[in-house]
Amino acid sequence: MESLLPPGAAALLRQARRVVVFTGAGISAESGVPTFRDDLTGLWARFDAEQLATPEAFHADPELVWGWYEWRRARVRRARPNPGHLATAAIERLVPGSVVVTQNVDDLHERAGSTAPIHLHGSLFAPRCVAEPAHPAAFPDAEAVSRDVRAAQPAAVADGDEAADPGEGGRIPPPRCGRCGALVRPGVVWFGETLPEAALTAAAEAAAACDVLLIVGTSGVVYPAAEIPRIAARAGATVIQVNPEPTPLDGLCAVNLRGSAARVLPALVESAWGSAEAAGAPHPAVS
Ligand code: BV8
Repeated sequence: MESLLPPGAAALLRQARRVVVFTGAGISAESGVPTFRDDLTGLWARFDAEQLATPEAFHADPELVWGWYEWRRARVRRARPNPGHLATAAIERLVPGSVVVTQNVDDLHERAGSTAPIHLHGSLFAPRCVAEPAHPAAFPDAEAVSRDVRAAQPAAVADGDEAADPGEGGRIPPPRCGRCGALVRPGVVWFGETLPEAALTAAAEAAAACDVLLIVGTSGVVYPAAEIPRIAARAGATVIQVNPEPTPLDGLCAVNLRGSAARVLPALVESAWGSAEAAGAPHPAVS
């Protein structure tokens, strides 16, 4: 795996005292979760994600948009964290005080063992009521919602197990809030909506205080999230990027590792700390 890495990349990480791992959809790609800019399929093929991920789209066609998010939620529930997520959790163990900042709305960092990733754009698993002030939606449990997902599928997949393949998905009427009767919406940040202030502030503070920031699997085009690596670079941190493709963030980086997260991140961790520690044993220097 060492051949994946230019000399010195692992040393930069090993010497780090505070690491921020900043992730985008690319880290979940090898778990089978489509990236944000992958072409949409099935019912949503005629849209791009940026059109559907808006309050206007939900207002215009709540069933189409809710169906898309429930299809994505079912895809994530069926997915498993990949070695990129696991290596990220290993870095948190090996460098105490490190922080994961994610643009993703899946829960794969948590399921890989990351303790408290900062979700800049919300979560597929935190639907909320559309009424203001926003409150968590009281509505049928996730299982009931998943039954809706299966019910919207052709019979062949409708009776799959809990993590049944959501197929091509379908239109699903959003539930109603059990507390106030308003529509339930996905608990994500749509285009044109402001990010949760506490999350953005915590992410910016972590970026300003770290000595290494790893950018993993993002196209780096959506703001204000894409500002996070810039904050770290301005504060003097070493920025390392993991992405098979070039991005607008390349110029910030001391090292651009052209490869996939599931291959490069484990190689980086193993080269920096050895396989035993990377696999989960505590680093001897870390009490
Ligand atoms: C805001 C949640 C203030 C939803 C997301 C006009 C009106 C209003 C705002 C704007 C406007 N024009 C511009 C803006 C600002 C706008 C913006 O930045 N637009 C962009 C498109 C220019 N931002 C906003 O609207 C933000 N809010 O500004 O509020 C405001 C308010 C009102 C008016 C003005 C301003 C809110 C943005 C949040 C949107 N929500 N997600 C959902 O998921 O459905 S964004 C979504 O796209 C993701 O969460 C992510 O953050 C973003 C980018 O996606 P990536 O994660 O980077 O994924 P992508 O597919 O793009 O790239 C994948 C990468 O992985 C690629 O580079 C690929 O090479 C790589 N890869 C692939 N495989 C692998 C890999 N890497 C490693 N390993 C692999 N195996």
